[in-house]
Amino acid sequence: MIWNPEMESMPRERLGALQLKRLQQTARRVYERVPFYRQAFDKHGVKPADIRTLEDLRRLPFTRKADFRETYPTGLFAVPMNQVLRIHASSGTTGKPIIAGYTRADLSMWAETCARCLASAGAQPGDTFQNAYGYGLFTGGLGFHSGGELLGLTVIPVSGGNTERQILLIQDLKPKILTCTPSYALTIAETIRTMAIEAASLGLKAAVLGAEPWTEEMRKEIEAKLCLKAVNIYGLTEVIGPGVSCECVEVQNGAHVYEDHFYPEVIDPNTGEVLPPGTRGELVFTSLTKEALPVLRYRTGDLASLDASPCGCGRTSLRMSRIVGRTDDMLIIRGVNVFPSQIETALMRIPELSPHYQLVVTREKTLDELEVRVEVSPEFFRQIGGEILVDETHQADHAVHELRRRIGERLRGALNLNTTVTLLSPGGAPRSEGGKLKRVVDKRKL
Ligand code: DLL
Repeated sequence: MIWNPEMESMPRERLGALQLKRLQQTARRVYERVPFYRQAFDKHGVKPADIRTLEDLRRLPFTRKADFRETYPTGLFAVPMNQVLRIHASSGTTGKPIIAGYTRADLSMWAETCARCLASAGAQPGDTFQNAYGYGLFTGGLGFHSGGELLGLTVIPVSGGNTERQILLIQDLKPKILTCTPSYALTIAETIRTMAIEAASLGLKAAVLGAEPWTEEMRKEIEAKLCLKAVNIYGLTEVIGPGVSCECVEVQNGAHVYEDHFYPEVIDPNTGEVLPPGTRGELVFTSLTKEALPVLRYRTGDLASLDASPCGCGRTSLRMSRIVGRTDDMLIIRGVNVFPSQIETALMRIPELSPHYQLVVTREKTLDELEVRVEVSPEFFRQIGGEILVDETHQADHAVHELRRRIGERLRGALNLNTTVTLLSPGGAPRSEGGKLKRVVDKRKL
């Protein structure tokens, strides 16, 4: 179902005209109300009135995460605090969090984009919806909550964690839609299995998964284990939260950007040059309708590409590829650029493995070492007699030895890099407790 066909399926020419009008308003708004932007415009010698076409956006300076830090907590807000109805904050891994504010109009726009996401996963008014994104400062819980209510769903605001209770609620209230991080969807799938529950008996129809990187292989795994369709949703606190873009369940190939509210660009992270559709680079967003926290050309640090080809679902927007890495957490190991998603893809093509893994990077002397710690599947674990010894000399069992060799070879093929493979017994790798999962431990930085 398309929640807002007028906006989501608008002919591109009309969309461009709407975007231009909204961009001009936003530029005026930030110039008049936010000293940071006025200074940035002045420094670049541009005035809001210079924006006559969408291309003119390129004359404006970028906004970065550091600008949020320097204007912490609310220096980028464009309204007085008495118009801010809600605050959210990013899970900020370093230093101070990023604070986002929302006016009444912002909250209603956000509910609209989250309703679009849920509808594009197949939710229909009257369906029940289990929202297992964290409630609180994190945008996932409350963002989807409002979207679900707007769409006319029965919302179960269970938040993240307490997996057995999640499953009990799924069994008893029969939600059709589940939202959570992809790693938590796997935790739920696994717990269902240990509780000896048939996934098909749960009656889930679709899951809207995001907030952290995942792969096509992981999608297949989640879909098979939970008997549902999974779509990828993208968003970030600085821009709004979830609901910047979402895949459609019909095609499941790229997330439709809600371009009437968020104008996307992909740039070369080194030169800042705007790249054409199909080319991978850093995603940049400009908000077109936000009041409290408008952002101009915000550099997300997320690497992806845009797809301008028409989609079978009828939406006319650009589609975003999956996030393949970040400008700032791409691992460079012995000079080789490594994206965790490449490793995940390689691991998940090996049937003896489970989708639970962790990457540990060390530098004992001068050379970087990448250890890939991955769990074997419960089936394989049973086959080898229920014991894996991690010590190299003990992994003498032929099947174990052969598997490690095969994984090492696959990884070498995918990454052009030698890795140390450690097999873990089921349950040995960290799990999501309801939120984002940290898969990479880079000890070099410590
Ligand atoms: O994670 C908002 C969100 C909530 C998105 C629920 C989707 C679902 P932040 O905590 O500010 O906001 O983190 C934003 O998470 O810049 C990406 O690096 C990453 N991210 C978000 N969605 C995806 C995704 C929320 N689908 C940061 N795939 C972003 C990969 C994602 N990475």
